[in-house]
Amino acid sequence: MLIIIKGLLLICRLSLVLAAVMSVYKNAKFYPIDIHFMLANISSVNTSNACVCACIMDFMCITVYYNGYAQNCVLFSAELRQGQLNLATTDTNSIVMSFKNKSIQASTVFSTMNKTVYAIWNTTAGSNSLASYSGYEQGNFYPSETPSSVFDNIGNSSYSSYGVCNYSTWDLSCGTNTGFYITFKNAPYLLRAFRICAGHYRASRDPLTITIEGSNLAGAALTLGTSWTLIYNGSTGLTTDPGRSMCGELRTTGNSLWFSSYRLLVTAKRSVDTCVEYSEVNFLA
Ligand SMILES: [Ca+2]
Repeated sequence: MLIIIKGLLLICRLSLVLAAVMSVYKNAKFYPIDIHFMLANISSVNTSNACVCACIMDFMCITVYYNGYAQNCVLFSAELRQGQLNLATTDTNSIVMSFKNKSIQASTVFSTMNKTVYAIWNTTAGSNSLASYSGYEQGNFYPSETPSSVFDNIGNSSYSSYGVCNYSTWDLSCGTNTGFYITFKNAPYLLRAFRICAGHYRASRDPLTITIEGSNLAGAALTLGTSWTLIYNGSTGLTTDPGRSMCGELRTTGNSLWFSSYRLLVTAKRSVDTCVEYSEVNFLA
């Protein structure tokens, strides 16, 4: 069932003018394929309209599940196709609502201007950072595909890192345990979500899982594993190949801590290749 929700916007008292189409499924429950899609679980919500309003007010929310008996409202960043919609035959006051064209009004506030992106390899979450340099051998990144390429807003520029391999070694492990760290301008930021875009060369190089850590220390301290706090360990959003230089699904972190520096490490890639490659990383506050 589709309805136009212009009227609901008056209830929400939003200043922006927005016409959005929403699917409504009564007697239904929603289970996302990944728990990271859950944005909030709000109690004491009196009506389904109030639940929808909470979703409208959250720029990342696409789908809501409302239980009228429990007065419980759950917000998700997932579309319906990114989960299971099940009948709630014994709970007739359950409802799932999902926006069809609610654009994600996220702003990439993490500015990288005049900041160095430090390439690292042979590094795992919690361990010390090992510096990576330009070249074609073990521990290098491809000279024309530097870590700063993931913050230049250019889909055809990538960061390609060999990790334990080199330009002629092909293996599933090539490029894993590599990544970067960076201190952002005007920090600290609360990293609520991120989006990673595939590289321009081969899907086999796509990173599939990563860790993200945060730190409020500076300088040489950022090379120490003890300086970092793990805030995300999971999918990059590229599980389904989006195509070359295309961006994967938005991923939420569930993180509530503010940091000035962030460290991203690739823990697995899609298939056998010489390196891991990705073209953009969008950190969203
Ligand atoms: Ca790029």
